[in-house]
Amino acid sequence: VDRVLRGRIDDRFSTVHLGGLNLDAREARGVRRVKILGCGSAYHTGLIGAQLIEELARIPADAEPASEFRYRNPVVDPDTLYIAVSQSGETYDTLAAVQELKRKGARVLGVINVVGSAIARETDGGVYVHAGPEVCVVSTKCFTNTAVAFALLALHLGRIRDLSVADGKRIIAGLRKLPEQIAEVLRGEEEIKKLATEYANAKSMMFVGRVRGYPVAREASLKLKEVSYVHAEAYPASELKHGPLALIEPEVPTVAVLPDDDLLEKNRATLEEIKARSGRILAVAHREQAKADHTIVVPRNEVELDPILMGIPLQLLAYHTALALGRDIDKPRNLAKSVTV
Ligand code: F1P
Repeated sequence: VDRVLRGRIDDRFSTVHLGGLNLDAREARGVRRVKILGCGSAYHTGLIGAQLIEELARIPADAEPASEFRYRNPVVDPDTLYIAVSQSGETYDTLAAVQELKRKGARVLGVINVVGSAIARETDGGVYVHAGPEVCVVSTKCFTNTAVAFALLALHLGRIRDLSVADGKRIIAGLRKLPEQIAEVLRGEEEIKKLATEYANAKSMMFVGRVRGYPVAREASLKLKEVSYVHAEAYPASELKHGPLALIEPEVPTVAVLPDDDLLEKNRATLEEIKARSGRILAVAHREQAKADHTIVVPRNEVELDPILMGIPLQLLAYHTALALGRDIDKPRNLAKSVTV
């Protein structure tokens, strides 16, 4: 995180390797929509990025799995800025989506970790996230750094479009707090390890979050599946009542992501619905949640940045669940460092 931030502070946010953002002020003002593409964790950071771009730059934005986009003969709009996200920069589905976009004349930027990778070479510009090598197969620190890069990109677009500079200062101050806050979350590892042991024998795990909590829930569910092979589902909290509540029972605990934002009361109502079905709840929140069986408390930052911090204890939860179940954490089955077919 420090490395991504230093890039911004030195005004070297866009690195030379990708040719920089390659988007001048006039072009940035002309962007009517942002579409972010990636696979797996990269798609989930795209969901966070889209929310940040909508919140901080007020540009309509969304994210889609690149693995879907590439197959559906998408309409390419000249006023849309396309952004490809990838840790490895080699994921074939994402590369194919970029190539499809380029064929149709779109401008595509990249938010990528590996310098000089295939997707980086194919894009028109973008930013490297400098997460360093991912030593394990699953994406963890790159997830965090990509979300930070999106916060900076959203601020950059917002500033060019003359949106509130005060907001920008507030977010930058929040970003600067992140490295210490992440260290604080990591200091809680022992507690998370105990929780992982407690929940490791679940038949299945439900992950829920609303708005900023939703991409975190999705990513946490994916991490758990990837490394522990425990079945997990992730839903936007309000979707629970549209069917999945039927799955809730004591053997199917729920991990609820509950930022202290203006949706907290709504989120607490969801906890009540789960409790009414005898579901156990592990909350990730900014303060103890009375309705939850356990709460992992994370430090408070600016609400827009909540997804960045709240994902980290859940990466640890997946890691310790995998260890508790005796999985080979560095070689998860059926998972390649980069999926190149
Ligand atoms: C995408 C991804 C990862 C996942 C695994 C398989 O990779 O789905 O998110 O953890 O490594 O590939 P990338 O495009 O971000 O390198």
